Amino acid sequence: MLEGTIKRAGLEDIFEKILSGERLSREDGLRLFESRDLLTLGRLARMVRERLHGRKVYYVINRHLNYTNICQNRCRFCAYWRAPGDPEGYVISPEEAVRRLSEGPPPREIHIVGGVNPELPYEYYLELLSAVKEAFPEAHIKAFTCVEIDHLSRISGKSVEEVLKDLVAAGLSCIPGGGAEVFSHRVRERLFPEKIPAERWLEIAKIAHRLGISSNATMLYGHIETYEERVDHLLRLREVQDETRGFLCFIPLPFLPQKTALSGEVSPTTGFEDLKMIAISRLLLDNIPHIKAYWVFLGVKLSQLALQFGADDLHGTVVEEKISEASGGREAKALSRAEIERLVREAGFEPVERDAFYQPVN
Ligand code: V47
Ligand code: SF4
Repeated sequence: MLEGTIKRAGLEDIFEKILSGERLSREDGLRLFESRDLLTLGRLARMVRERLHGRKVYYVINRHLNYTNICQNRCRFCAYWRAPGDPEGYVISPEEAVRRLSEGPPPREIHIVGGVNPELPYEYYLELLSAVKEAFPEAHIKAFTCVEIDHLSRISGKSVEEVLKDLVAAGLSCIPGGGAEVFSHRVRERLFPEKIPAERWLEIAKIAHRLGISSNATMLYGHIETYEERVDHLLRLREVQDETRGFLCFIPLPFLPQKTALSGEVSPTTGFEDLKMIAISRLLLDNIPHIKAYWVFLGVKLSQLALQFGADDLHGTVVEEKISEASGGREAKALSRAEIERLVREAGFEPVERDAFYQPVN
């Protein structure tokens, strides 16, 4: 049955490679993106995810904190940033951060990211981490993307290694995957020329991994990037991962155009494209253990379906997330443990509550 559909999709050679555990090439990646046989892509990706994780789907009791929306990078795809001096700009003090994070069930993972704010001193970041760690000693803090870490290195005059060591001493456990966007130089020049180059993002991830700090990786898709550029992004991550083994999870982020400078030019992604992206991520990234369906951006219903297309991580309960809110996202801002478990069980999988390092808890 499977062989028949694979043959009709013209993907027999790729199927053979996947069966024998052989790595897919750049050309294979492109052919997968050009295929419209979504169910076949899903079946292939599900085969791989089952080999890696059986029927398990991971989630974490977590909270998000976006500590400032003031940002000097002015990315065209982002509706969240405000210029320094803008009355809508904000900075959350360490005390206020602790107060906000204390509402609701105690989080096991705390996700902290913000804009590149030229007004904040280096000490602010360390104080923020220390205050949060002191208030939640049991939680893992996943904070500051490679973009923010580059900024911290600049404002402190310290090397990336020294900055990372300071952050770990203040309470950092691991690094979130944001800021990678698309590694294509063409796209970066057009949409976010102020952001650090792809090479710097990858270099900082490698430095973190060498120090034993795990990180995630993202890709922002569904704007002006081509399929070639998507494949290239995935293969560059795969190459770094061969070297360091430090990436825990890959998160494809669908571009949410509403309220951004691109809203008139770019339509939102479709469910078809979102599921294809999840499946191909699973197939090309043979060395990154987890693929996340980030329900805050994808929507809860599509994220549930993504579990049948190669995703094994539903992220978490999430309370407070400002990026999707600023981009007109209409999703609920929180799911309960019971709701997540129902979504997972109904799709035929087994929910596993995890910590930031994918260790089962409870
Ligand atoms: O880097 C900004 C993206 C990212 C928009 O590591 C947008 O577990 C879509 O990285 N439409 C931040 N995306 C979010 C992020 C993340 C989320 C969840 C889990 C993890 C993890 C990481 O959001 C930014 C940027 O790529 N973004 N604006 C937009 N309009
Ligand atoms: Fe700033 Fe990040 Fe938004 Fe770019 S995506 S403008 S770096 S907050």
